[in-house]
Amino acid sequence: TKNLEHGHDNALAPPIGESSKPGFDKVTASTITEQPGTAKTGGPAQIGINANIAPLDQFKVDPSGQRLTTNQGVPVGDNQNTLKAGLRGPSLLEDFILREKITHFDHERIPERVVHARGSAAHGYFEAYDALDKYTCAAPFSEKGKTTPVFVRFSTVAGERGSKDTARDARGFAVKFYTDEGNWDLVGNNIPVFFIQDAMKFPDLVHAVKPEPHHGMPQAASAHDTFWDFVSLMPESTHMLMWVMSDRGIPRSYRMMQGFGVHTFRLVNNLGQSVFCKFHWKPLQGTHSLVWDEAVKISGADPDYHRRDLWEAIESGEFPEWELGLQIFTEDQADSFSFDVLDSTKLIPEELIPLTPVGRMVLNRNPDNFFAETEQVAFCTAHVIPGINFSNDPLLAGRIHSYSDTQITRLGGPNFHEIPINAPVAAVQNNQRDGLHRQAVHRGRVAYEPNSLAGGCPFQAGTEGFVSFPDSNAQDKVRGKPEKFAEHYAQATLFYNSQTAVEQAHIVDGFRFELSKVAVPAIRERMLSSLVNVSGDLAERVAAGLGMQVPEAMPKAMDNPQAPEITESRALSLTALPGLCGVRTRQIAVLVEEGVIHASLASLHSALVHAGAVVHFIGPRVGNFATDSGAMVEADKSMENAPGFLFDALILPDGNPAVQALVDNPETMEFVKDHFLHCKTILALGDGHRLLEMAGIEADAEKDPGILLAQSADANAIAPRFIDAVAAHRHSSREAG
Ligand code: HDD
Repeated sequence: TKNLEHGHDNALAPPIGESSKPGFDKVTASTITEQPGTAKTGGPAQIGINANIAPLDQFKVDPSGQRLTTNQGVPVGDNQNTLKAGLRGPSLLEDFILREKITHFDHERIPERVVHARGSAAHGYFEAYDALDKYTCAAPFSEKGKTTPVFVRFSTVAGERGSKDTARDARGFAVKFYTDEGNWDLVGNNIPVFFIQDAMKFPDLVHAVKPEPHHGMPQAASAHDTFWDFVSLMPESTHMLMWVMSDRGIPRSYRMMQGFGVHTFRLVNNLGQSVFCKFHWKPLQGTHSLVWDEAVKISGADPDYHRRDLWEAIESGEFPEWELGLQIFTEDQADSFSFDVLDSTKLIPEELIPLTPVGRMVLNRNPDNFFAETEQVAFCTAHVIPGINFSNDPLLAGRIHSYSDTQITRLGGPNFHEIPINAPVAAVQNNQRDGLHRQAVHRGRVAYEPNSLAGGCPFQAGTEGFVSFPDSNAQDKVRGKPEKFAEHYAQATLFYNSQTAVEQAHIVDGFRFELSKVAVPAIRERMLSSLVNVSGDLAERVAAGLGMQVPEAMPKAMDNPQAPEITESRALSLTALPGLCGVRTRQIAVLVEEGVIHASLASLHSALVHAGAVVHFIGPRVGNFATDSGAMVEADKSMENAPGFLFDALILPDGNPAVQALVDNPETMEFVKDHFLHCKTILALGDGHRLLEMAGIEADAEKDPGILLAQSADANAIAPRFIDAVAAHRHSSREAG
């Protein structure tokens, strides 16, 4: 079973009664309420069992102890040799075993997603803090402590399926809730706004950012002419550009990103009353990012960096967790804002509408098969359930069409909802029939409604069915935009002004790098003229980085917009969410060589592992190294196969012969310098100080709390300080000078 495979007794089930929310009562059972004996579930949900496991289990294939067969179940005796007319004779057309094998192989690939092709996913559950029936009748929020299984896929947007994880890009954050009222997909991003206001522009945006069509370059990068040509002509994209050029565009981990539903949605309660709502996921691990030099280097050494991080965290039992918060607001409030809540290029500052925490999501199980689950999962914004409704956001409208449409090509027909990962836990009953790859075997002769021959079944659910909120909005048909959509800069300015100095510097660097890759000067200049409208400071610094003069501001679409409610919002800085997990899952590199002092490494190792960090001994090669005590230390990675920038922090060991050997190794200095350059914590023990000196790194605890020195004898005493320093993620004071 999966349990045994991964060595975790609790890998399958949500931990019963555990909650990060103080004062939250213990949950004693899954409250998933699907009917006993449905085709999909085979039975009622069991206590503590993720209700999506049993249905998927039906389809799992385990070859252990089994003989090899064809797809028809015919035993295969020889899987090595083609059937031939004589040993040196021609192969025979009759060889159905060869032909079946090759034919299947020839068709193994399906089209990749037109956007978000590169991604990784995991199973888990959502747990409601409280009943939310005042606002919504949506199943996951119906009871305090209710758990609903989820499958979550994270992705980059522009790159192809095999592209690097650490590209500068928005990240997809798509959550499929398998509720007892059907599937609900919240298909969001790690950024709360979008590039465009209207779905009509989506194909243009994607064509502009994807590799240029004549030569297919660049891969997984927006730093090229067509992207900047398009966005510089679309000032509505400026706010989103600020986010993507910021550190949000290069997250440290999928586990350390916020998620946003982006659009305004509607919640509807049992009385048919509705409020507006925006969805926010906040990671318990905190929001953390890479720095650009690090992201570029990682993309070479480990293109699977985020996939590996998510997989390893879950395998090790460090289940990533997010809190779901809602911004709930009324139409009257919406009307009073200086921006339009139907405009996806705008967010609602948390100062205006604070978040109401409503539950938590825990990802506690890796998929069994990447293709069957992660590749074949089909998210769709049209997948809503009673209690969740759409707003009139014109971007959302296009999405409601696009997702199910794209799956028909990608997954080969209209029955993709029957693929196990997509099938709801709730029973499916309707008169839709046939089509490519139909799995269900419908009984009886009735596939129409009304009918008398099947007793009128399946019958309409009436008031229990999904009701579209009767949004009264009769107006003349028109192709156009509401007035406030024409204001394009106020929130881009708000974002810039809400960042720390280091974050602002990174935004400048992001624009400078991207625009430096744009070959046509007029595009650079047009973009700069747009940035003038965001911030004079930003425009000047980017212009200086490109060796250009600041041009005239781009004329604005709206001359006298309503004044913004606020000019700074703390929540927009990544530093607003430092996280509650300390050094848990942080990757610590400890350099080793022959003759390292064993005792200090052993005590640091034990303190770090106790705190939940992952410690790697790294040598010039992998394998055993003898320590001063005669005990062996095993390097599980080498500086060649795991360069320094892959780690969160570094320990330089004590022991003269070891340090000398490390000095003599040509890769050591780069390993150390990258840690310093990327503002990470470095601890040097005893003789290890020499390595710091050789790298030109000064230890000054006042100026830089991320460089620690200690003698071997003090390893125990320094451990808590080191742990605190690593938990700080980065020591940006180093960068600031
Ligand atoms: Fe989209 C995939 C998120 C606008 C059309 N989108 C896709 C995925 C995510 C998002 C996370 C990957 C789902 C997965 O993991 O399988 N998309 C967004 C967000 C948007 C957005 C947050 C703006 C708020 N998307 C958007 C528009 C359209 C699409 C305006 C079209 C009108 N998106 C698609 C798509 C994709 C997709 C073509 C490609 C593969 C897929 O759907 O399943 O239909």
